[in-house]
Amino acid sequence: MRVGVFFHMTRPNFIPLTTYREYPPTEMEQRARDFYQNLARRRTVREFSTRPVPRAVIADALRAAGVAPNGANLQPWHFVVVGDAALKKKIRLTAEQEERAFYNGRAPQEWLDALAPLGTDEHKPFLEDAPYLIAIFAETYGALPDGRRVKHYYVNESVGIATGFLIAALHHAGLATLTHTPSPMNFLNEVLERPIQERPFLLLVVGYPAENCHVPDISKKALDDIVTWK
Ligand code: IYR
Repeated sequence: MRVGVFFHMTRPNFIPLTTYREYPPTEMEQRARDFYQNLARRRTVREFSTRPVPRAVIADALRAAGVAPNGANLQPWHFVVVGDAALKKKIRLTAEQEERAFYNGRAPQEWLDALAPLGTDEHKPFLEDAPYLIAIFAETYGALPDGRRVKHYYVNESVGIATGFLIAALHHAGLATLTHTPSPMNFLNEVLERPIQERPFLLLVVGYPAENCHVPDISKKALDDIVTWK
């Protein structure tokens, strides 16, 4: 009896799965193909238009990020959407300062060689041109109002998956993105006034591509080069 009461009291609240959809096999194949082909059109761009984008689109894309699977559903992420011109300028100037050091000595030659096909350098005008920068933070632990800490699990995996959802959602909506990782990134805590338990994960540049935007002529590995079937 006692065991029964205990079990009943600690049983998590489960609800019927009502959101799952199964498709007939041919429709499934078509959907898989369409989704892949749509994602394959996505390109990282480094030339952004200054045209404004609807804030509601950013909000819905962030909602998509927020439903990502994650460790113990503790949702260890925080997103700072930067649309303010002065803040963007500050981020650009600080990022460029770090990148100058990176490209002029900090980066080993092997790294610079790997980046050569992308044509990147220390100049980051897109950090001001693009209407939105989304600074993605990983919450290394949760902080309760009374100061106690809540342990977070699989933080990198969780935030990486959420970022993937975000990038896919923005692409799906018709916006271009650039996954920018100024190194080191800790200046973002200061500039964006985020607490120390939040570790900058990535700076996502979001907007329309500039008119006549060009991208590097690079390609992806073939399926057989990335997959082993057993
Ligand atoms: N953070 C630098 C360098 C850089 C590093 C990698 I790995 C890239 O894929 C691209 C750039 C920069 O943003 O220029």
